[in-house]
Amino acid sequence: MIEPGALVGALRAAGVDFFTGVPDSLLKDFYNYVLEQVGPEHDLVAANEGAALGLATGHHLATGGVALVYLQNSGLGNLVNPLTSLVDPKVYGIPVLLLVGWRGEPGVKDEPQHVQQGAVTLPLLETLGIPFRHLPASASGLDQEVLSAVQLARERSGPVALIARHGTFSKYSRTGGLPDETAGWMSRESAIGRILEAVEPEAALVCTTGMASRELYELRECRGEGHGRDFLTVGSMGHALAIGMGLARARPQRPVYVLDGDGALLMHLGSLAVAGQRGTANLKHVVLNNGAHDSVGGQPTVALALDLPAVAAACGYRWQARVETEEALGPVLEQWRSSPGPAFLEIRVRRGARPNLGRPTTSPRENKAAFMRFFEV
Ligand SMILES: Cc1ncc(C[n+]2csc(CCOP(=O)(O)OP(=O)(O)O)c2C)c(N)n1
Repeated sequence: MIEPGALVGALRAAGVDFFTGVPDSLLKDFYNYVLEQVGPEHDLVAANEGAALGLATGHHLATGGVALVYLQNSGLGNLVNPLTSLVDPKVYGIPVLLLVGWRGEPGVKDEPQHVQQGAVTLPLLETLGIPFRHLPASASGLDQEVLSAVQLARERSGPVALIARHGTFSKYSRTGGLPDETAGWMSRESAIGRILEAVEPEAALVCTTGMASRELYELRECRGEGHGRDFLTVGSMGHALAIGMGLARARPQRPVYVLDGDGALLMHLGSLAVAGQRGTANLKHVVLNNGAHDSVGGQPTVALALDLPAVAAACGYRWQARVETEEALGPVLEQWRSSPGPAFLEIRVRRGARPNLGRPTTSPRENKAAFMRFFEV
């Protein structure tokens, strides 16, 4: 295993001193180290992976330096456009180092949403013409590997990828130096439970990527309701709202509730504008805002500093509110349900989840079939 600090040291020794990207569970310990030990002048969590490449490009244009872009391989899709049309040697030729967490590596058991992306990760890099190296299993040879990757990026004026397998990094726990301003709020799971109690029996739910969908799945089990009412956006982070909008427009009589995360909302914030302008009266949107990418390690987003209801109002949503306490939630959920949409609710929730939280035991294809049966009647 590699200590996160050893990789940061190797990167810095190779001249890399700007880190940006979107967090990933496999890179959690690396990123927790960066967060605490590198500091905000040299590190920025981007809205999405493509934006991270934009930041890395700006950094190079301003300083001549090579930045690190860290991502889960799921984020390669968000990267493809700026990889081919911005940083590629045939366009602007920007040297940049990618650190890619390889979920769904063939032969390693993983969730369904990672299987295909895992299988195509290396072929995709090959197709894109991006040289890649696997990070070594231990720190021996690491400095040389990183240095030669940075040199190659400079020589070819383009991206070079370092691939991190499951279990590459040793544990790094944050020392607790960062205050958790969310500690006093309700849990995400209780908020989802309250939403389930409030919505109509015929309502369809579209839930965002990460632990929210796992919590919703378990709540349905506890309530003995089956899973047909819920579409779990297990991959495709940031697109729950677009999926919900597609449903709501196709069936205007049917209430559709989108359960979003703040990281996911920010990833494709443009959908908020389209929902505000073109969303139908049956579209209800809630953001469970914990100011973090909680599902992959709790790395901060900028969302707690935003007035999200004001953003939704500016986009054209017809109703909007924010709730911070469980006591205030009941009447607000009632208004949200009964107000014509598009209607936007922000619920401030604390970080963290139950340690014994399970995962869906039915497959995405089974869930899709059950959902379509439920939605057609
Ligand atoms: C395109 C893409 N990038 C990164 C990930 C990894 N990922 C899964 S869940 C998650 C965090 C989601 O954060 P948020 O929407 O705020 O919800 P929370 O986990 O805080 O409930 C991330 C980054 C992903 N699945 N897809």
